[in-house]
Amino acid sequence: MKAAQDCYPSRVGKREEILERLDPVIYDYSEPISPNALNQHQLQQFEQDGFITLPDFMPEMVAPLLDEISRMKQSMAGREELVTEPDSHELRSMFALHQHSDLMDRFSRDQRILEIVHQLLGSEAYLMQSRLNIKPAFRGKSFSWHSDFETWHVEDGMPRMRAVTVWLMLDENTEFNGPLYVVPGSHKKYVSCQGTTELNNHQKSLKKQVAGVPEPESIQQILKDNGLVSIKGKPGTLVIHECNLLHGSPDNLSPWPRSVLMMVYNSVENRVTTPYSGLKPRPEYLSSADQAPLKPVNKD
Ligand SMILES: O=C(O)CCC(=O)C(=O)O
Repeated sequence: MKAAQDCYPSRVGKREEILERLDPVIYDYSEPISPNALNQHQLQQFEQDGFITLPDFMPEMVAPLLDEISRMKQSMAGREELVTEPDSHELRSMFALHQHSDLMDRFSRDQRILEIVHQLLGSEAYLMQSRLNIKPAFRGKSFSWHSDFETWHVEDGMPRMRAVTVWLMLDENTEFNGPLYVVPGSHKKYVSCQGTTELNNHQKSLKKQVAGVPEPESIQQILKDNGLVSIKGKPGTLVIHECNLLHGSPDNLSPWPRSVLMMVYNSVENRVTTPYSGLKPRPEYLSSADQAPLKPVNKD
């Protein structure tokens, strides 16, 4: 099947270009009656910066999730959803956690999170991906600069920018242990990268991304206008970042691990179709075949 018209071409062999975003950032500005919904000030901040940090959002979830992760490292050992660091056998990432754990499934559907997701996307959402990034002490390697949307568009077939990543800090994220760097406002530009996509690119890119990484000149250009922020916080801090935000993170040289639990929500009005690369879709653990709207679960 041929992909729909490509509004955000990338890796089509041409020189790199910085294009304008064509889609809204927030699809619904109304404030639902809920203590968790973002207020107008927070919505404006998200619109402007492309991310928002909510300290102390779910501190009570941290210990149970860490216990569950220890258990899952055993129960999922040897599976392809587990990715090691590029130069060691240390675990770098684990995917599809919600398919292997009731607690992770419930976390992904927590009403407190889904209310915000629905608000931002202006629709119901499905869980496209769940992921733990571990950044082990001393050995956790960097993540290259990228926009998630660029990859999801080219390699998974996400048509438009209508998705968010919601992530929970499970360790303190400090200046020393490889925090996420983001470029505020960068979600309003789209870097159409040069080059092409290799078959089974994910097998390399999950360890070290190369295709879809903007050239230093483009990063500098976007950075010049917007500056750079590192996202720090205590365990239990929730961060929401827009799918096209330019981000990356450095090696963890410190003795402290930095694990973050990430859930990717895509609007049910923006379901992935055929990869725009023209290659076969990536495995289901990277872009879920289950695209049914998520049913919220209450905290208690
Ligand atoms: O965990 C990190 O430091 C980077 C994560 C990231 O960029 C991603 O998962 O897309």
